[in-house]
Amino acid sequence: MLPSAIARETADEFAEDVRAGLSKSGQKELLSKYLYDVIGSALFEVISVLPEYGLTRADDRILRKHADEIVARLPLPVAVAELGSGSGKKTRWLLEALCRQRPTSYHPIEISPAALAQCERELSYIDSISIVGFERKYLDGLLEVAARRKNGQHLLVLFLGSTIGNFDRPAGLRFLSQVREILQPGDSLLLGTDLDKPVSQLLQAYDDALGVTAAFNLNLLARVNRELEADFALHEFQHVARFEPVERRVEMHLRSARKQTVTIQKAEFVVTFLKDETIWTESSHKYSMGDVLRMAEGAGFYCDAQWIDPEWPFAESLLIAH
Ligand code: AVI
Repeated sequence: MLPSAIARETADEFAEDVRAGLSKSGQKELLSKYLYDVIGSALFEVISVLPEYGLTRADDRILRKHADEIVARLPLPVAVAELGSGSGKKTRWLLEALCRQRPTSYHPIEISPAALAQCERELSYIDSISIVGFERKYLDGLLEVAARRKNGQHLLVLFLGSTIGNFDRPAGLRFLSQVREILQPGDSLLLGTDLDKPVSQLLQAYDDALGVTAAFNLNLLARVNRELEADFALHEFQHVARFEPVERRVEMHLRSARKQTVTIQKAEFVVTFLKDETIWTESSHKYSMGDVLRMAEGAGFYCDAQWIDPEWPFAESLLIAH
């Protein structure tokens, strides 16, 4: 397929998803995967260094401190597949530890070509690493990595940063089960999960004083304006972070400041918002240790070891396929 044909198909899919999400009769929605265009990905990099948002630093601390211990538990040789590598910064500790043992192939899987290129630049300094990235959706990319597996080679799948928390709980379990189906018994999954913590701490993490998370959220409307020729007035929508106690998740919404109508040309769609009506743009689920173990077992893994950050409750769990 030509690149222009791929781009067109993606734009059509975006328009279709936007129309479907905004024409829902109850809560209007936009899918969180669309937060990550070039601007959204850059804003997320800034979020990850904000003092209020400890998640990325916790993930990084665990991997830096325990990389050798994690590697010592793996059956070698392994090929590493990372679902949503982002810039690849926090992965370097593990890859360095693995490459100290033996040459290792690393396969970042990303839908964003910019993130993939950055990840390859960031990690290519490591001795005896071979990097082959896949610009694919997670499961499609993982299928390709599995198809290239050599005799006797195990797979280690990395799903870090609590990206699992952006799926609703049943979908998260389904997703891990689909990952398990692609793996063989004895293969590993290193899963990062953000743990329960006080609501006030969570709300600050998702509504920081500088307004970076607000910009990250509002960029979704700006993206619809840019790519689908819409006329969202950004100053007429306000970022809202709220904690939903039954599901134990932080939800991001965009609240309409007044009754207003927006036209989205490329989706051939006109939508009206009432005053204070919201668009739900993301959920970040939080977990107990018991949740993680149940989710792992339910998806066909057992938990071999867990590491918890002492400063910001966050767990890295090494799961082995039954
Ligand atoms: C990528 N993901 C795990 C982040 C989270 O915490 O849910 C995305 C994010 N949204 C707002 N701040 C960070």
